[in-house]
Amino acid sequence: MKQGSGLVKIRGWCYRQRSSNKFIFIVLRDSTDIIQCVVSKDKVNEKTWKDADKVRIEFSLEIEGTIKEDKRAPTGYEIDVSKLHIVAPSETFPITKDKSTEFLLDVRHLWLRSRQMTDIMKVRSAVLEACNEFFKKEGYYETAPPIITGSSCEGGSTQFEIKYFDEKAYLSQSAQLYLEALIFSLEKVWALTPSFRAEPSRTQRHLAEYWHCEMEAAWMGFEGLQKFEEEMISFICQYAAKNAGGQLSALGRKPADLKKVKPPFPRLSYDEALKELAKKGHKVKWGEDLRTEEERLLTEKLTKPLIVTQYPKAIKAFYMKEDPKNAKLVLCNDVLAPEGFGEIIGGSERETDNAKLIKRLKEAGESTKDYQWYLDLRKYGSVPHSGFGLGIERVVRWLCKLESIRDAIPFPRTIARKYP
Ligand code: NSS
Repeated sequence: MKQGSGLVKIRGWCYRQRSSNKFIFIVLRDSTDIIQCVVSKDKVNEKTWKDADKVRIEFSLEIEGTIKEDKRAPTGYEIDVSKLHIVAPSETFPITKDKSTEFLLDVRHLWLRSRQMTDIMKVRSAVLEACNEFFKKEGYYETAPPIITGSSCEGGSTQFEIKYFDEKAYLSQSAQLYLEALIFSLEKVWALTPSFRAEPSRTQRHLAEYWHCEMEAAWMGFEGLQKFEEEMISFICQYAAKNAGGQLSALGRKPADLKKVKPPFPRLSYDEALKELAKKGHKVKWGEDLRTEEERLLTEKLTKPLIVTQYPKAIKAFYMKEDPKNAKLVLCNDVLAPEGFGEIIGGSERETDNAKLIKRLKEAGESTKDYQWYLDLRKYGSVPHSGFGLGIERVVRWLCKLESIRDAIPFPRTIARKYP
């Protein structure tokens, strides 16, 4: 939609409509915004007036007219219509006010037209653009790891099994193991892929299919990893504030608050986090993972993300490097979004000692046969390396202050839903 003063031609969908004897007001929506179009009976021919009178919500239209500034109009401009063409009519649109969340999920294909979903999808697009720009700026190569895999990265219990010709295979939970192979030629790599988790839980932050932005870098240690995570999250926040500020404001997130998300972020070791929680009267037994409730307690008053480091080895994935200062811990970190939105990044320095990897794979009940290729990587010129995975929908949920992660993706897949 072009705005200015003068003659304009626009096309879009009817968002709202009301009429009187002399005027028909059509609010037209396109991908950029909405604008009020006024059809005056005494300024248009009879056919145009009759057509305008037929227009209902979601009719697709082409309109010609003169645009002028009007402070009373919803977006500050108004079009005085001279020509109107109905491209296609619409049956009575099923979405009206006060529909239930479940109903809106059933008609997701139509609900995506709402202002709210449009705003969220624009923020999402800005987040993806930011990831691209950040990696480009840092000299990373974008790569294409497989989605069908024979090995588990994050534990067998949440893997989707598929029939692969006469064998079993799985949908990828993470591109990490393949990115680790790629660092030996490209050194700094990243990928954006769908990841799949057969999460049996119905939560506000788990999807069965989500978009996973992952990086891996040769020669990067644990401290370097955390600096990189801080820089990247800050970059995404600055980028979204700058390029999707209007949408964020409409969703209740002040862009100015995102601009303040700059390094350094507060950090706590797992041990320190347990002490913080105890101070708040919340006891967690050493060795237990931090759940949604604990993550909320640690971050609800923060304005920047919190990095929690060095979790117990026994509750973390096999590939995480043992802490050289304490063999019970691993050099991993979870980045928790502020305001209780929970984990947005999981990362670690990687274990390079094959004996340790084999021991941990066995403890996890995995067959080392499926990981021969991965173990090979440590045999031929192994180097220290680190990487992380960032959940795109987790970040969008935080930035847009969404109650549920389902609204951060156009067609959410959860245990309860694969339609539409
Ligand atoms: O399981 S993770 O914590 N870590 C990995 O998969 C590593 N292999 C990544 C890596 O180092 N390359 O998942 C990473 C992130 C996590 O912090 C969330 O932001 C997101 O992926 N995640 C999810 N988002 C939505 N729904 C579900 N179920 C989900 N699981 C993880």
